[in-house]
Amino acid sequence: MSGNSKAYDVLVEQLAARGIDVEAVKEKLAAQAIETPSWGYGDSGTRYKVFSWAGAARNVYEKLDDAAYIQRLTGVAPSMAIHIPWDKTDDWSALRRYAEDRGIRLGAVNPNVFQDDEYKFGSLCNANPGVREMAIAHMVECCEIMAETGSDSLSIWLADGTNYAGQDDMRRRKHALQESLTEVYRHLPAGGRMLIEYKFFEPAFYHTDLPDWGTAYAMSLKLGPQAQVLVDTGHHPTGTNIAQIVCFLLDEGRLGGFHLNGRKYADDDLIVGTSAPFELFTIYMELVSAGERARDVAYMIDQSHNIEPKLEAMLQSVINCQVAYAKALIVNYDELAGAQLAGDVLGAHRAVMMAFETDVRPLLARVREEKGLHPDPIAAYRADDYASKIAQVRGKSVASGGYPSA
Ligand code: PSV
Ligand code: MN
Repeated sequence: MSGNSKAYDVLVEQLAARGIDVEAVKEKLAAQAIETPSWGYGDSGTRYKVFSWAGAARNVYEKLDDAAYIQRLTGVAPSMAIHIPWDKTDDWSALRRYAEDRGIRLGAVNPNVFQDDEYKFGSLCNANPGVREMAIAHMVECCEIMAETGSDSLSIWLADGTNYAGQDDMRRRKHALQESLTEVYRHLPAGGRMLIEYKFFEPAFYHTDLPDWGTAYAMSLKLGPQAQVLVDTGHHPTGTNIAQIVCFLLDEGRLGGFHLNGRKYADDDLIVGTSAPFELFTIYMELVSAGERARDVAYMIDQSHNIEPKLEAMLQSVINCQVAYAKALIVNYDELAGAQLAGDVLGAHRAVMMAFETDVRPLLARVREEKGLHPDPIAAYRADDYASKIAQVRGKSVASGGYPSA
């Protein structure tokens, strides 16, 4: 197993000539960490159809097996996010040990306040105080799970909103949201943080109670320093400059983390970096240029694969994040700043494009080899029998449809 060392040598020479410290870049790449989601390993689909995949994980233990496999192949996926109650177990310390025995850990805890009948008109913003209390109690339980699993993040997304003008009082809902989040915030374990995720549509379409980064940011300021904003790359209207949002939140110390996925039209949950690799690169540029301010940002994938093989899709997602990060690391930020200050519009743009257009694969292959990994995780996966083995052992779940046909 050896990467293409000629290509690597040529690249190192080019980068050195551009004033890039290649060893420092390699160190950063080796330390990259991307969390994978438990829900990316089980069967999932669209509202039209769930195509069951032979080998899809059937429970949280199998999801951990798969997440550990992705970590074994990539070396940069050391944790798995969990969604409660989907991943609920009666013995959290056993689950934690199971993960640790496989070289990974349990990551962000995601409460689910959208699938019970009671949440038809919302959770934390519901007009009914009993439902609000139910949602708060669930989130408090998730704070306890954080303490038991050693997780430091409570990752909150609400499906709250309305479908029609006048359906509910948006001001009352805003107050309920703040009061409910304040209550949950009080229960965060020591050192824990609350990540507030926004989304401008779906399942509600007239308004959502946390539609955008500004609303999530305002809430985080009201709550306190342990509350931060989570940017899901699929949750913006077309054309939004996500890099600018990232820049602002980082500068204000309120960027908690990401849900990474690819978006072309809506919340598509496709493989990150497929439809908009340049956007992903510009996001990483903001993170790299922010330096220490980006130290605690959590990088989590939030995808559910419908027609593509799940493990290969997850691998590709991790690799795409590595590529984007590597390209952002080889921008010559001094040259860029010089061009910006000189008002050299296209010189500045070319400094950015120079990095984006560089093929960083030989660099990543070398970083992997130096970690004792295969230089090409996809090739390693395709040559391996892990997927066929789990297909045999786990089989296919009973296919489920989308919404019932007429
Ligand atoms: C909502 O669309 C979301 O992005 C939230 O993060 C949920 O927890 C996740 O998707 C569920 O797949
Ligand atoms: Mn998300």
